[in-house]
Amino acid sequence: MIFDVITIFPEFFNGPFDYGIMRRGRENGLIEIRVHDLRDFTSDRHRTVDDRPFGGGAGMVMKPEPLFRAVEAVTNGEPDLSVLLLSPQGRLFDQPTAREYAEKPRLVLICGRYEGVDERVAENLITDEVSIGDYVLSGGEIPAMVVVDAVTRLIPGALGCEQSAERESFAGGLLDYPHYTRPAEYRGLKAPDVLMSGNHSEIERWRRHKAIEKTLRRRPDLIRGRILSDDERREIEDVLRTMMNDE
Ligand code: 4GX
Repeated sequence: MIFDVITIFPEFFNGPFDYGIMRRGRENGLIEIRVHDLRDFTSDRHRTVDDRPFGGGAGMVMKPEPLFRAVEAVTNGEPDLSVLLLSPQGRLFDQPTAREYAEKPRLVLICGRYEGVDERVAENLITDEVSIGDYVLSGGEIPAMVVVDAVTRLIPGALGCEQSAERESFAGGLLDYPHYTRPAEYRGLKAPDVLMSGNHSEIERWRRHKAIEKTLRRRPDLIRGRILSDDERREIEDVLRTMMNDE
């Protein structure tokens, strides 16, 4: 997978991709991250990428010409590419979206700054406008890193020993179950006995119960938004019953 990142701060990307899964992915050729300086695609002496908004108002807007030229240059006119704009106005980036992007051979990510980009860019150059969450950042660089990270770990072979990218938080639409490691007792705080029992089907059941419980408490929206099988409905009712009895 090739990631092309277009930014006015290319140095921002020195470092974040040099660790862990992304480092290994780059070393073994699974991913390639190309960072492009938007100012290299300007044609004036001052390398201008922004201008004042038509109609007036505060802030600056990213000019269309450098963005069009940058995308055309880095993609060489290759058709059917996904060109992402990171923006708070975008569709919320989630695990299903990450999975969808992991299937693609190439992703172009445009990092906006200022008040955003000229709408003609959004309408005619971008294929997907993507938000990483409902808060306002100072630029699209960190969101681009978030997308590259989440997508990379879903590329087959990216997780060393094929530990499942899909057995974790959100994979089954639930939050993760709690984890424990040694010592079995620390400052009087005990790890649950069931995890020491060696009974794997019991452990499986306990983990699933805890995952459902945590999701009901913290993110009921994840459960409400799902179509449930009869088995899942029974399981959730079961968890709710024990929660009521314990409190
Ligand atoms: N998830 N920002 C982008 C400038 C901007 C505005 C509109 C394009 C269109 C953000 C987020 C985010 C702040 C990055 C505004 N660029 N991006 N920037 N949340 O807050 O993705």
